[in-house]
Amino acid sequence: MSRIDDTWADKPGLVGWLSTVDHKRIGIRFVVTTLAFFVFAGLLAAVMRVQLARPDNHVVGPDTYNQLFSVHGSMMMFLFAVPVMEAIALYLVPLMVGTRNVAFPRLNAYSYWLLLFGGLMLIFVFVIDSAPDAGWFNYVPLSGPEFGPGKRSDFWAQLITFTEVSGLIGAVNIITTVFKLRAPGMTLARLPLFVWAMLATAFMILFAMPSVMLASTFLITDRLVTTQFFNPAEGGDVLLWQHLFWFFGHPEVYFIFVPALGVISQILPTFARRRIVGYVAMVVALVTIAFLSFGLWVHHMFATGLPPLGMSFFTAASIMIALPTGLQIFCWIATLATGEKVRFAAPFLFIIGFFFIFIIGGLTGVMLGSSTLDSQLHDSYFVVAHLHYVLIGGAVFPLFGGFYYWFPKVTGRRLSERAGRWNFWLFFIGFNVAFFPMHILGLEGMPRRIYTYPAAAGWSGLNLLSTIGAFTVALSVLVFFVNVWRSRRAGELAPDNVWGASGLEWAAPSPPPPYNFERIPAVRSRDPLWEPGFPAAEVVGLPDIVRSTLVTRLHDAEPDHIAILPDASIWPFLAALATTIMFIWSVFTPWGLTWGAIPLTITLIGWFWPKKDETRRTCAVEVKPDAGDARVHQLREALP
Ligand code: HAS
Ligand code: CU
Repeated sequence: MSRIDDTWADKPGLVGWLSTVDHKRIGIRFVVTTLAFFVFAGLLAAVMRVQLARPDNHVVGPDTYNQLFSVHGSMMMFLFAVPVMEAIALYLVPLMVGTRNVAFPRLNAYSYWLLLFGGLMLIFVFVIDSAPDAGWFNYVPLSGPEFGPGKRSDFWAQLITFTEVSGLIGAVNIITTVFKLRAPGMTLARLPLFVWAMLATAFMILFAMPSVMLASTFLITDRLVTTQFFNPAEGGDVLLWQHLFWFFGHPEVYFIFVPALGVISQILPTFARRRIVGYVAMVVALVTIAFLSFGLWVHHMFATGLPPLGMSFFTAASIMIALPTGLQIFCWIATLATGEKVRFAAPFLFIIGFFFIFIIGGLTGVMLGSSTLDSQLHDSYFVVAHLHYVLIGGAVFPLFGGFYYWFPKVTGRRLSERAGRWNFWLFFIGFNVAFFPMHILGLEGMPRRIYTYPAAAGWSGLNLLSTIGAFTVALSVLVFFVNVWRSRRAGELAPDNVWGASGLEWAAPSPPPPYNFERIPAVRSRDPLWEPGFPAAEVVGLPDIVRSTLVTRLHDAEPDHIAILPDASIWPFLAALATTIMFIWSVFTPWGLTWGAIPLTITLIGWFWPKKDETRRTCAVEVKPDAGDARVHQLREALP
């Protein structure tokens, strides 16, 4: 084993598994865990569809049904959709920008464990029949002390704390990695579009998530220590909840969607075999969507009796956001139209699926953005149709496309194309059969969140159709997992750059070694692997007895200094355990916070305890001026 392999290797066995800080091992775990939550939440949806398949059905009762849709929605949004996007970014971004790990590797591990424990808590409370039952947005007063007895809403509030702490850490990690750890020459104007999308998303997360954490903390204190934030009788305000929630909730739907835009912008040029059309316009559109997404939240509150003039501004903003979204779509169409003839391999099929489904969902969004029309459609199945068209079309289809696209990088083997086509067509057809009828049901007046309906309502046929579609989607997801399971071992071996793509992640071996790049390549353009004679230069002289990587300057990515990244450690895992104890304890008594802080403090002391050997210190960055510029500038030709 060479020295660099030795330095970056994890310990064997369980301890090594629990203590790894490799962004790729953690990224894979993140993806697998969030997909497990996706499957669990999907099974709950299947039960709901069985219940709704016939009128006056009694497969489950109203109380169970409330828990089903609340856990389904909360899990899909907080434990699957947002973290899965961060997860693929935590895997891919360091490879795409040409560095060896994320900026804060131990925090990355901590954030993974927190998400896992938060998710397990939700599953546990569901199994013991104490799950949240006031919907994924958990409106007060339904979730408040008066109408929400038991601990159900407290578990919801604490789930938010778990997932938001985890999400915020992911965002900080992505921003710092992108700003400081890029390969030399990768100026901001040469960032891959997926990285731009993740940067925009990370900033949205940073500004939006504190709002819902505040809301859920107010809620838990209202319930636990009788504060009165949401109680109008004592000067509180119920609408405050909706404002705080949707100030987060609307950007949230875009931090599921914007990463997906990034995924498409990586896959599509690869298949069209040309540079993306309108790179600058794409970046401007991504940043515009991120900004505008903070000015739309009231379109979720059009039925609350706010002043009409105020609402009209939110109608205007909602319609305005169609423009940057449309801009992206037109740039992709232009890329396809001027590129080479496209091969319809599995990743590309899912992108085509995105186009069809998302545009329908986007247009119903514009319809709902009209406050007058929305006063009729609010809380009906029309909204359910809209949200699934945009979420599944706009995020899950690109995500599956991304799985087919990057799987060979992660495993060194390709997913089966034949199974991929089955996966796609079952999903595409099943999805439309399941969700298109919901538009009509909504227009016919079927409200959302009802556990059953009378035969006389005339909604039976379309509901049965929808259930059939839902099971087709489930079958398609099963095909996907079988494909992954089989291809992981027996799939066709893939070369490093299996699709002939242009991004740096394809310059690393498949699967990449723990340090990603033995020599970090220098970048000269937006599509480095399509440059003739790539790489023109490589970084040499990074010390290999410590986990080192190159730090570059924010704007122009000129080499700045060498950072020493921390080694593997069990402490992030232990700290996450202690945090979990503290969070769950404080559901039952406010003293849980006080006493729970003690074990947490102990684990944090362990985490930051300095090692004897100073060169292996676990600080994030260490400046070594003499090892900086001179050595990293050596060109490849000058090497022995
Ligand atoms: Fe939405 C509710 C409006 C995009 C997700 N949305 C939801 C909910 C979710 C969600 C989860 O204004 C339900 C939350 C809940 O549980 O209650 N949404 C919009 C608008 C857009 C939009 C205007 N939504 C998304 C995306 C999501 C998402 C993306 C996740 C990935 N949404 C609403 C409104 C509600 C809502 C109301 C509340 C309803 C209620 O009563 O509760 C836009 O970003 C869509 C832009 C995209 C397009 C398609 C491509 C653009 C082209 C350019 C040309 C088109 C133009 C428009 C110029 C428009 C091709 C012409 C207009 C025509 C009508 C022809
Ligand atoms: Cu919205």
